[in-house]
Amino acid sequence: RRVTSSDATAPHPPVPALELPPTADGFTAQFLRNLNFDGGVTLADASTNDRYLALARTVRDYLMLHALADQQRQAGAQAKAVCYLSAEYLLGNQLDNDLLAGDLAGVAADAMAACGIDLDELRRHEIEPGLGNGGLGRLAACFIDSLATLGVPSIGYGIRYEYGIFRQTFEDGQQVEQPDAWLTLGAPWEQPRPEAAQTVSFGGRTETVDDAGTVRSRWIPEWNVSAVPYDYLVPGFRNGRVNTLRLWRAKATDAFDLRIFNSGDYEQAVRAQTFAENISKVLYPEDSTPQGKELRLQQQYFFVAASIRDFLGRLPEDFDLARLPERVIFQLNDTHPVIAVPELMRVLVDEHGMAWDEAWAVTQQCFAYTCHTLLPEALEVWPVELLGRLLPRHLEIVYRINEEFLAAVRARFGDDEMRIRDMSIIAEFPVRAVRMAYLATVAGSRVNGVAELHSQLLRDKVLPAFAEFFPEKFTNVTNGVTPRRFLRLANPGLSTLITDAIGDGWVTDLERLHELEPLAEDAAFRAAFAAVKAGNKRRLNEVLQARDGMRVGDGHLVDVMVKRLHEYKRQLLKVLHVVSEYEGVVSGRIALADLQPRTVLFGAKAAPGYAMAKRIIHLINAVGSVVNTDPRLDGRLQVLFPPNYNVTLAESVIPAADLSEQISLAGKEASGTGNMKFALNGALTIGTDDGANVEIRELVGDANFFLFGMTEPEVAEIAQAGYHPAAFYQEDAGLRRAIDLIASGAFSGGDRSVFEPVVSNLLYEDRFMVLADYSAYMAAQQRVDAAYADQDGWTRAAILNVARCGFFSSDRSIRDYIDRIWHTPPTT
Ligand code: 4GP
Repeated sequence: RRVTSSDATAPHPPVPALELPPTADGFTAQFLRNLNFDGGVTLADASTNDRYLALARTVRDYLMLHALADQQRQAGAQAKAVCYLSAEYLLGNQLDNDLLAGDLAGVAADAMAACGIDLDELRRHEIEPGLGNGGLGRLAACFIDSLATLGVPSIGYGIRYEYGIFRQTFEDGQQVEQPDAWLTLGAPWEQPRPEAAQTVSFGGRTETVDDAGTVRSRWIPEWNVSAVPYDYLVPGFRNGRVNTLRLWRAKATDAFDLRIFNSGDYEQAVRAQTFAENISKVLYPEDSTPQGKELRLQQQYFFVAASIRDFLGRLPEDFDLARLPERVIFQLNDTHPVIAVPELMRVLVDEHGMAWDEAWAVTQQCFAYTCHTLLPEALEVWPVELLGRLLPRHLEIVYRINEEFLAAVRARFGDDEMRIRDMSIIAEFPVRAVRMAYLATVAGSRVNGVAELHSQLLRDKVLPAFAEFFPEKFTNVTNGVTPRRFLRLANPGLSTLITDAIGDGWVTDLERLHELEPLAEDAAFRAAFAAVKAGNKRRLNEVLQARDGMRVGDGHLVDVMVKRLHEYKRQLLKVLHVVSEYEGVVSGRIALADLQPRTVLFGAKAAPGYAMAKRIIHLINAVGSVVNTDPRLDGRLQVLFPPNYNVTLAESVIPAADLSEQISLAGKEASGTGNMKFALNGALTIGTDDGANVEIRELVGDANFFLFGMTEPEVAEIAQAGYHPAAFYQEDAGLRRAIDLIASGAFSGGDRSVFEPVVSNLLYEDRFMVLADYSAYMAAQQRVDAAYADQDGWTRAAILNVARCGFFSSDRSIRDYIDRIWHTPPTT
């Protein structure tokens, strides 16, 4: 292919065309160029890292040609763009994804072979950018993939953390966090754009000025940092489209440094630099429990202020900002970027002189807000004291937004002070603070939850007064996952089987998986499907063996629970199941021969400050070390907990799973996306009626899903009546035996104190009602065992899961966002 970069209006002759033939020879030549000129080594002397960097550069070069051509096509198109604002992107490895999207896998493999290089070794060398904690960050990564594949003009904006989510190791079964220095060996996928840096200000005060008769407020900030963009190419799947993910890095501004340098205080100058650069130093390792730290607010403002400026800078100089909603929608990925709302107001009013009311009308059309939680403690609030100190002008703006909003509430409902207090963007207790979810709801054109049940609970329980006031704002977009990474790349065996059966259209039109349904009745297809699963288990074993010296047992049911460690997700319920089975065998109540051989595989990181989550990790490891080595179990029950679960490991684990554990307390998991990945890869779900499990079960059918546990209204009912976990302990002998075994010190070398906090929490608090759902869960696991005994029936159900889960493509989610929220037609 040829791409010419010429500028019709330029006086100089067209610039010569660039050429990168998509052939093995072309690829090899570019690879060697990168190795020699960029890396400064010859092939003979190149280290694995040199080769990896040159390969990544080469792939990027090819994609860059698409990107340049794409930019030329889009130039002047004036299409409305989606700016996805997200503090997290959990991208996973780039190499295979980009080879696939660019249709370069074949030439790259040939080129590497021609150079005598083992491509798999380079694959293994890649370090994934872990710039996110869990679901919300991974969703953002799926969404930018789908936006590019659907050809939606869009930019993802975020933070280029120098340290991503920590690397987890275990010492004596306990989590130890190591820094994730993912950038140290080079970052070949990114391109710094220092000339596009933005200045972001903080602190200081405001003053009022008389501007030709109008009194205006003006911000006099105290300090600045420079936001330097690093661009990642986001290729669509074989459609020539390449979008941008722009991640910001904080740098000290020269002016700031110079002033202090000139004053002769070198040490202070360096400290100032460190202070500024700290902003993008580290991802906050938290999930569902925000920390309320000043640095976190700095991060949030830093990236949204830079992003808004960056986007506005792309508009023509004479653009009428009153028409901004025709050109952009800023999608707020949870509350982290919500400070963008007062920032846009400030820019429009203070910097562009727009009247307040007009600016507010524009702002309201330019934002939409996605909520990802149901836990009240996860809704961010920023103390007024902190916000006022860091962003004094923004606080004034928030106050005015709130004042006008509450006036509108009063106009509708009268002086109902309870209601006013309930709906105020400013909370008064325990300290005066800005409720960011309320601000987002008032400011956004739409508010969406991430699964049907979640969106309903958001309306009914989290934001009911707002749903009554702005019913038109509330909508649902059920999450999805990218079929490129999580099926096509992660599960090559199944992908080939599907493609052989129905063609390859499913990769971009996942509903076509429906065409597999009749094949569930085809014995040869079932056999092939089962063979793929067995192959995936072998592949997983190779990975686990090399990584952690672990392996899944032969002929075992592979039972997987991978997700962040949080009490609401109920890893403890899974542990109680394992302990009960173990206790059953050692006490002789269960004959060993009757035990379905199983490997229970956990993967989970706990937020470093979340003590109970860390104890649960310790308990899982402790149970594993006893169960795995007790000869009475004869290896029929195994617990594996490979450390440092991440996207890369997920890609090996998910395709090998038989059973997917989605066992959160009903009404607590917003959606889940792991649940979708497992079902699409032919695992059967054991799950509660929570989050997107509800929709999965509706689609795959009750017969192909192991439902158990209380429903959300039942949970609400017992919570209302007063929940007494100890009563369940008293009534259920099996439960009692399991808890007593843990309490006895059987998994802690006889030391009863180690897991005492876990046990007493279960018995006396059990906020997420593990004990109330225990017996239903055990019964459901028995149904699992019975179903697994009929291998052919299991495979049939697994095929139906795959065939019926096409709905869970993130392409469909993005289409829903377009229809319900963004109204941005794809450009072709
Ligand atoms: C997660 C939710 O816990 C999960 O249910 C959902 O699938 C995911 O967002 C994507 O919508 N939330 C977070 C978070 O990751 O940090 O709050």
